[in-house]
Amino acid sequence: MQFELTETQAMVVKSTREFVERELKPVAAALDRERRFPTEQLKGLAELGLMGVNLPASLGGAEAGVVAYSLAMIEVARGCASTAVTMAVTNMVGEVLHRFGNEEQQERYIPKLTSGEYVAGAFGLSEPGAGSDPGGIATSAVRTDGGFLLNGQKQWITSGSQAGVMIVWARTDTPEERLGNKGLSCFLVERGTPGVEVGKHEEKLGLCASETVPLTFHDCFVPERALLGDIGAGFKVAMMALDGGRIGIASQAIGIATAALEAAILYSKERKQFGQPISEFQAIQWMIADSKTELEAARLCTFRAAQLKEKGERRFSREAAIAKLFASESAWKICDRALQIHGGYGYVRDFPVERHLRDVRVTRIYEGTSEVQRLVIARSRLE
Ligand code: COS
Repeated sequence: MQFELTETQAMVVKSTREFVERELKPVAAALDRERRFPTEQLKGLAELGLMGVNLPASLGGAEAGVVAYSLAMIEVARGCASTAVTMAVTNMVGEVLHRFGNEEQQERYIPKLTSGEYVAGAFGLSEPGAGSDPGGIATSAVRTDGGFLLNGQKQWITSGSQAGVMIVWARTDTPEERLGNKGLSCFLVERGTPGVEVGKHEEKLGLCASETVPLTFHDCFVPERALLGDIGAGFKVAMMALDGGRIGIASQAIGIATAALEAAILYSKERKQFGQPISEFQAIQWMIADSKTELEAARLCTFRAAQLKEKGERRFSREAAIAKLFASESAWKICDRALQIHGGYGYVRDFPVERHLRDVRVTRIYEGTSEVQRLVIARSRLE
């Protein structure tokens, strides 16, 4: 056990924080209001190595590890949660490619993701009828001359029309012989591939500067080399990717909550009522104390899961689920308390906490709802 940051981790925090203070925080509110995709800001992140924090330097990554990734994600989310989710998915796509892709696939795509040549990567798992139960996806991939034809619909795809490459899960079993979650495979679909139709951009409660779209595949042809991993192995690829992804979302939640708590502390010292700053009242102090305690506990759970992933000695599904559950549920409460401390001013756009509250809400939903995390944790104790 070790609680000090390594030199590399400290450097990642420092450089990310400087970038966030300079480039991200000042524009985050406007990006949100204008629902503007943060293209320039994402390029800046790529220049810092943040689009492949845990990927080898030979592929353009920062090779800084999973704890450093979590720390960087916290910093970015502290500045702009929309930029953070785009970064999270891109890192996840790069890591899936690195773990399951062959040499040609890795070299073809990963340097483009890490360098920023591709502004983002996308993860095409969820469908209108398959969210918590990805084993039930309906998109099909049927072998044809020289490749596969994809047909079906995807839902809630982050950066779905921006991404240079997207991992798409599809059924490779047949309607006559359904194999459940053993009938799924993964395919790499490049931006601009004919047969991919981008639907209406979702008008979300939060993360308004990130892109979320549905996609429809109409006889979309992908060549043989687009198959990622083995036929039928797609479900486990998704589960392993999501184990890592959940550490990213836990970190994102911590970053948003950190920003909300900082704003609440600042406001409580400035706002005077009954002749004194409201920070002098015990009611406010207790809210701050509870928030700080939960934030600290969330960081420890998340760094523990990140460290386990970094060591690579065993599965860390339970620890990642604990981190995501605790961090996202706590972050929601922390943002709510921060808004409460602001009173009426917390409910309007002149102050940042209403954005933090809107942004943080989805961390209890995506990459596995809190209910799914509880299921993963309970199963791991009961089996
Ligand atoms: N790592 C490696 N393998 C895993 C795994 C993991 N994290 N989780 C499950 N598996 C394996 C199991 O070991 C099992 O393998 P065998 O068939 O060889 O025994 C197989 O996958 C099926 O596992 P299981 O029976 O547990 O699958 P379920 O269909 O019951 O699903 C949950 C389990 C609910 C945990 C899973 O579907 C899940 O995480 N759902 C949420 C999906 C999600 O996060 N969606 C959001 C998408 S991104 S916005």
